[in-house]
Amino acid sequence: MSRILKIGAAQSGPVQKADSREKTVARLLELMKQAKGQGCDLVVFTELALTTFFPRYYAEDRAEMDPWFEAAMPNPATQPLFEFSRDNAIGFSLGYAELTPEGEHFNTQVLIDKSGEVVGKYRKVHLPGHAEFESERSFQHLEKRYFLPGNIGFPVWHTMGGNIGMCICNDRRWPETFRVMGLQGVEMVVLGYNTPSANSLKSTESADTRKHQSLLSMQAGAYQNATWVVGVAKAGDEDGHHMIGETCIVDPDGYVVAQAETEDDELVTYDCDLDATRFLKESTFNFAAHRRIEHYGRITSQTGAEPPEE
Ligand code: CDT
Repeated sequence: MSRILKIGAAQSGPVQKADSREKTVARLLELMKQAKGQGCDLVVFTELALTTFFPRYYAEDRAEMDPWFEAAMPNPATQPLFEFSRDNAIGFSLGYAELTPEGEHFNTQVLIDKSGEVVGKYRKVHLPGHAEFESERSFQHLEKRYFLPGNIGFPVWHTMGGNIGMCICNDRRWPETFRVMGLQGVEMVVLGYNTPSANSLKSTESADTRKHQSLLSMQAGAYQNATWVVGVAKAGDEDGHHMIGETCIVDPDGYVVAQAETEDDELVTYDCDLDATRFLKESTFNFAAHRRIEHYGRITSQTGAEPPEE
């Protein structure tokens, strides 16, 4: 048996501060057209795909950052993506900064089915960085200042013939992210990321180490939950700040089966067989048979590490 979902992992090259939504959406639309031409069922765009990675900029008044946010999705600027989806029967997933009618700010990703309808929304749970300006850093990462932690959990939707979940960037480093979706039978996790190639506090951490950590996290999440993982970068140099690429598609054995070669707009495709998740789900990672939840209490009752007394 096979259930093929052809994926287009649509890496973005850099988006500069001055780039308009319209210009950026035109680039995404071009990738979507390429994906349709290659027979893709679902195109995955990156985190905060519509703008530069603005959490690197500090504003005393948070409201000054509101122009980076979308008050509605779709909206006039993103409508062409939704129309192309509906007219060409191709799904997509898009990351953007969400401003709710109640005035709340989230780092959000939506999942759109082949009829151009939003079927799922996810709000980033693990917000990295800090809330105040920190002068000891070589650059700022102010996600904790501009976003609230997601309030939706990690849902999985049955859509486009499979069980699909989402997470965003830093979430991929946390095994809990994948496990919560694994427990819902997830067959594909799609995610976007903006990952600086340098650590703002530790100048000795190389870009290669950070690429390795990114891939390792996604490969582990895939294998340990017997799921496909699609990780999509916004890469390259934004305003002097470099971000890693390495957009990839990871199979349920944890192998990277397709990967970007550039740091520009680039489409990476693969025929993902959702039935390839079955063997591990029914054997090594048959959760019902093997998990021992009586020993996992600390996972949900404790946040920080509590080492034993010396
Ligand atoms: N966007 C985002 O979440 N970036 C973070 C940077 C932190 S570096 C450990 C990431 O996890 O890639």
